[in-house]
Amino acid sequence: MSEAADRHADRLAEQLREMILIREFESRVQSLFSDNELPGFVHLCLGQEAVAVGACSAITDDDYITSTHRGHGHAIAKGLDPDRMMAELFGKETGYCGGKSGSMHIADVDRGMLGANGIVGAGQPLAVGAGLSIRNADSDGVCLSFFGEGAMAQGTVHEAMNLAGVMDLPVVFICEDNGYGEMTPAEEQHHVEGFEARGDVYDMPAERVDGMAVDDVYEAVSDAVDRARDDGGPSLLICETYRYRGHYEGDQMDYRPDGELDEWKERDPVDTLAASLVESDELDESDVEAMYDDAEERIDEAVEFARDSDSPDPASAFEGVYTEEI
Ligand SMILES: Cc1ncc(C[n+]2csc(CCOP(=O)(O)OP(=O)(O)O)c2C)c(N)n1
Repeated sequence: MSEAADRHADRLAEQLREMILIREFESRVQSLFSDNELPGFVHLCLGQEAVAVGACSAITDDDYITSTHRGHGHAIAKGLDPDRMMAELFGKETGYCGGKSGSMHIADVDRGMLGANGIVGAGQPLAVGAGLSIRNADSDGVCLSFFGEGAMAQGTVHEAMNLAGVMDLPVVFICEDNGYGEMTPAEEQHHVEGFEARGDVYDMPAERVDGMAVDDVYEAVSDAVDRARDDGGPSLLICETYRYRGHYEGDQMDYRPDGELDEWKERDPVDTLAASLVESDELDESDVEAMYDDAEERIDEAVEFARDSDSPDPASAFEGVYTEEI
């Protein structure tokens, strides 16, 4: 096998490992939540793992991302520590935000994870700010900005895409088109089909990508990132994907046509990649099983860490509300 083919196979195996870790994290969060161990709300990204992993493996630790209310996969793919993420979900002081944010606002600025966000469409103006800071620092960094197709109708997203275009900022807008905004199908929320035309409006390259195929996402994001690093400005990618669970845990999911979920599961991003790596002899079945075992063990550790951690001191509720320096 050529060196390039070797590197490609190694990358796919690593991406499989990361997707399996996200899947195990999310599956465990699902069961912990149903056992009433987690306060607040959780929105799971089961089914959407290939977008997070394909995109984040196309950037470096020094680059930025902004995320959404469905952000656990983005955070893990950006390299955040499952211990501190799980502790945040448990509301413990060892969590990324001291146990005060819960699932929807996990952030680790040092790692370039500028935050999950409970406000739909709030990440995109932040991404423009990150793009501007990259420009001002004269660096060749880039910011990936994830959002759902529901956010496409938010004014903030239009403004952010317009400004990123006007200023030629290094931002890659990544729309996770999972077909639903809460319980409403996308076609009932948006007058135009697909969102590629938005690229013309803001004069930026736009492309629809198979969001169930990690390699396709990786290639498309890599091209957009190269362009952004090369002063080529922002891009828009629409990744077609599907969420296996409801909008939030507890959603009855009775608005989806019979059979739709099963159809998407036939294209499951984790299973299809695992099967193709086994078929091409890059991996054995036992390698894939080991990845699942490792991920399960890693998540066991994260849950133990979270359970063993202390709750925050109530007095800390006022910390981080106002800045101390102006
Ligand atoms: C500004 C704002 N409006 C409404 C909501 C309520 N809300 C939370 S998630 C959601 C749907 C988001 O759909 P989409 O952007 O497609 O993301 P998905 O949930 O499919 O990942 C809505 C309307 C909100 N959080 N923020």
